[in-house]
Amino acid sequence: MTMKNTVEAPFIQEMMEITQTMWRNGWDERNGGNISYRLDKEEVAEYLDLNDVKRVIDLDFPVKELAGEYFIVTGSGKFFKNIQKFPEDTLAVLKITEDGNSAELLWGLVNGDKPTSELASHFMSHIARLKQDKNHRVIMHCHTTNVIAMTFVHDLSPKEFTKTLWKMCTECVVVFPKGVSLLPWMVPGSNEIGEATSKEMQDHRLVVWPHHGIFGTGDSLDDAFSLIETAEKAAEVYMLVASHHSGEIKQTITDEQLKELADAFGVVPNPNYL
Ligand code: 2HA
Ligand code: ZN
Repeated sequence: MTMKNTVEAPFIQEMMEITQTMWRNGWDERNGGNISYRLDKEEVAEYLDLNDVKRVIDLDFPVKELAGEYFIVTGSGKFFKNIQKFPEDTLAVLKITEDGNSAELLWGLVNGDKPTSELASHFMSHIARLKQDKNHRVIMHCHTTNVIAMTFVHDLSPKEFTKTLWKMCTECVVVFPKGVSLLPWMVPGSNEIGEATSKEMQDHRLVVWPHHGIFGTGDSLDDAFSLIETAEKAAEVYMLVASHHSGEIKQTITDEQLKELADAFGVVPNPNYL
């Protein structure tokens, strides 16, 4: 069997397209943002020789739960703006080794760079989400402008933050009925922030890092993207409202109306929040 042209693999093409869209949305300035996307062995095998390991990358946090899993991830220090042009330099296809201590590089990062600096947050969050949903595939991090802005002027309790987002656009409670969680401000790129993020991922598909950005999850790139897009839209409306000269909200979606929405669309809002 002849191997298909690797860069034409749907999972690589999807990564090229979504990172370009995210950059155009202003969510990924410079090297901001990172994505990891869990792949099926069979789809990887159509495009790559699974035994042709280019490099072994040691992980300083073991991920035994992900042994044998395949991922495509963005590279550390890479600009989302450039991924579409230089996929082999900016992306990586990885296989987690059986002991969970390292990742085998099967494709990409041809200039010797490392996978995303937030790999700990990504892999620990995959473990948490897979316990909730066996179809889970994507962890996406980016620097959504209005969500970041909101973390300067809004109460940071997950309940209050979620309720404001739910009330800014009618369909938010339907799109993320579990609401969002927030961490305290922490240094990014560390195992500590990875652990804290993955803990919140047990109950949420959106986690905000104050003054930094957001993590979203899903069973596809589109799913994670659209979740972030919806939260960011609500935050944008909030920031428009908050900066309005009269400074005061004259009416809003009420708690009662949120319940009506949830009933009408058959979702259960997080009982800790509503
Ligand atoms: O530089 O977004 O959180 C990539 C990041 C780190
Ligand atoms: Zn970031």
